[in-house]
Amino acid sequence: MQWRTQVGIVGAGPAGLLLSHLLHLRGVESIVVERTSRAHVLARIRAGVLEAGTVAVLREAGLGDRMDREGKPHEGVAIAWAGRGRFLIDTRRFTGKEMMAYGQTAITEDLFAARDAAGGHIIDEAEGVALHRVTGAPFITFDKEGAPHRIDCDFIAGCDGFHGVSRQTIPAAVLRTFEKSYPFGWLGIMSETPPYPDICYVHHRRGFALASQRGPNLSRYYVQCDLSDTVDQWPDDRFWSEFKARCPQEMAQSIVTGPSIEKSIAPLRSFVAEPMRHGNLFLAGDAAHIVPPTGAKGLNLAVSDVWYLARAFAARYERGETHYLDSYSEMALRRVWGAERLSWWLTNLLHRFPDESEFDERMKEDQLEYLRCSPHAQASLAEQYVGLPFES
Ligand code: RFL
Ligand code: PHB
Repeated sequence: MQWRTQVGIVGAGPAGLLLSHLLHLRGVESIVVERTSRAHVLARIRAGVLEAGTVAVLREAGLGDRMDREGKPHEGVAIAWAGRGRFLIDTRRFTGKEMMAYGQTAITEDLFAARDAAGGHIIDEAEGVALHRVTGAPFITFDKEGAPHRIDCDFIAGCDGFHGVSRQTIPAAVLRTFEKSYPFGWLGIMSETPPYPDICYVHHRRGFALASQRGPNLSRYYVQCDLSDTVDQWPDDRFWSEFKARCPQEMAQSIVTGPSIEKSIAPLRSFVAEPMRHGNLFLAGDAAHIVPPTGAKGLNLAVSDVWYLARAFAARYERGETHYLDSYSEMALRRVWGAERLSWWLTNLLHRFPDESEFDERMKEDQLEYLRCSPHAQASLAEQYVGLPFES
């Protein structure tokens, strides 16, 4: 089967689905091609914290109703360490902006519903997706149920995540990549228990821990684990006792434990590919960059990328202007590097590294103490955590 559209979108994660929806609102046609099944995409549990700018984009795009009903607005996040009481980075006080705890899984459901309601074209279970002629008149090919398919388009948006094909289509001589892996992972669990009231990042000599939330009776918790660990090595009892051992005492006492309903391990990585454009191929979201989750930036960057991209395609189709398409990579990368730095810094500050000395640990504790006492340091972190504004 063969189709023609304006923008061919590879990947139905949050980046691809939101781009398709934003383009639809601006009268630009797109088709989304996804490698896995819709059910698989909807079963993934990932991000939970939305920047103020992400919340605004979702509301403006008509995707705010359920988020405003079920999400939990946040004035800030808490940090605790070495058994000390926690302190709050008060983003509302320092920036006047509010964040939202609302899961990526729910956002993805909302996006699929919005695309379905508007008659959006999303093809899932597409095998062997390949991009062709990206510096000329591009097209995408794939097999579905054994039959070959082809989509001709003006532009391709590569929204297919870190392991996708889009970035690999760019010749090695053009693409520059920057990468850092960390010597640990995050073990995450979901439990149907009332969450700890704050999103709380914990530094401890035993390793990092994080308390987060998805709803009034749905909690998300993480502990730093070894890269070689498997979920089988972490039965619920071990998880809870390790989690509590890393928390300040009063926090540990108020954590409500219960059976996990999901458990997974994710490696931590920093990665950037430059440029984010090659001819008529534009990369967005995890296809172009990865941050370790410590700064809660990955999904938020995917949203800012596709917001820039939707504006650029709309200017091109509405007025024939290519200024935003031409500046897309440079503009998006400015936000990307800012988020990379914050995520790298928080990852270094809050985790325990295998080769760390007592001096390194004292440096961390002193930085945390400075952060606790200095409104200037808190203002700087609050400004970055709540998210830098989008460029006009
Ligand atoms: P995704 O979500 O990976 O979606 C890409 C889609 O492309 C499909 N695909 C292909 N399709 C067609 N052809 C191919 N060859 C394909 N190859 C792949 C995939 O099946 C998939 O459906 O990328 P996208 O859309 O760029 O979205 C990025 C976010 O998912 C990611 O950055 C966040 O989840 C990161 N993240 C967090 N971000 C935040 O902003 N706040 C957080 O609190 C936060 N917490 C997290 C996180 C990520 C985590 N993990 C598991 C990595 C917590 C964790 C634990
Ligand atoms: C989450 O709720 O899953 C979450 C929260 C904060 C982070 C990362 C993940 O930094």
